[in-house]
Amino acid sequence: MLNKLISIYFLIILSFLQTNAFASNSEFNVWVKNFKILAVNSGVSKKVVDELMSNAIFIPKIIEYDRYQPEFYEDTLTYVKKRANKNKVKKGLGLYKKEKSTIDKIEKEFLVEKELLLALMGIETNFGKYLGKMDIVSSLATLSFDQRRSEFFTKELIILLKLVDQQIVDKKILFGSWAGAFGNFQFMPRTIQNYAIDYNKNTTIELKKTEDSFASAANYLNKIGWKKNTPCFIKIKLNEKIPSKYLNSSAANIKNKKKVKYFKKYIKNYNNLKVDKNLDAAIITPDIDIIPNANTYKPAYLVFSNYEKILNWNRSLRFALAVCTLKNNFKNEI
Ligand SMILES: [Ca+2]
Repeated sequence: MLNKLISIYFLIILSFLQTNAFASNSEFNVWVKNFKILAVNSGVSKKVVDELMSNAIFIPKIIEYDRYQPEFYEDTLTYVKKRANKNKVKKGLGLYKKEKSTIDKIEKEFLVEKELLLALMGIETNFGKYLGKMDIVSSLATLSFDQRRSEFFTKELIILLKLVDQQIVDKKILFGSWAGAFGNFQFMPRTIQNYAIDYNKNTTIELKKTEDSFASAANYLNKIGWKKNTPCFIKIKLNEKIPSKYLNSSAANIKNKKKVKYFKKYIKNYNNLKVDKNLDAAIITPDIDIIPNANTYKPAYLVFSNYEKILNWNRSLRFALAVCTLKNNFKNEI
């Protein structure tokens, strides 16, 4: 009897799941139909719209990834240590040795340190090892169909179709992350449109190859205002009498920037800081908002304009710290 009840129970659950999946699939198909009209009206050729969208599928897993909130966050020091470790440096040096002439040329041309380019590639994809295997047309379609950030992803998908239509990117290689990022440096379609370049001039932009991907990343950093040979961040020891308004813990907007010398009375190791004291800086304390019972005053960092450029790339205080730390680790080796 109990077994029978259990199997009936599972049958009910199963039919509910199937109905649900069916409902969202048919809704998705309606969405695709409407999206195709929108894409054609936005200037993408009907041929490309039909070709790419006829293979687009709804991927429920992507919605799960999008909603996933880890219950436990690593503290900043652990996060940075893991991503800027010796293995990363070793692997990056291997790539640099192989591609030295191309990377050196790009560094000179775009005025962006090779160490920074290597650090970004190392952290984004472990030097091309984790490029993602999702069909990004389906990734972007799923996230556009979903309500949470529909407008943003719809725009990204239309840009991607335009890039294919204009034969700037090759539709055969559009595999990337679940969120639609692509290539060695995980560019979203809008970033490709605005900053990617066909550096080796073979008519397509190949963001999984060294020449085009390094030049595109360097061009992006140069255009958003990265300043070569100026600092990104420096670790500090805070005096506890610092007013809390100076402690930034959100990457959305870095506030209360002052010259380094203004913060003198709040920094215990001020006299040992090897940095121009007239530079504009802000203070960040990245653990406060994400680690339960974190110390209010440490770890703390002075961050400069270059640091904010990395936030443009990816709006995370810890991501930018990891990138600049790995960059410094390369600096000691190259
Ligand atoms: Ca190319």
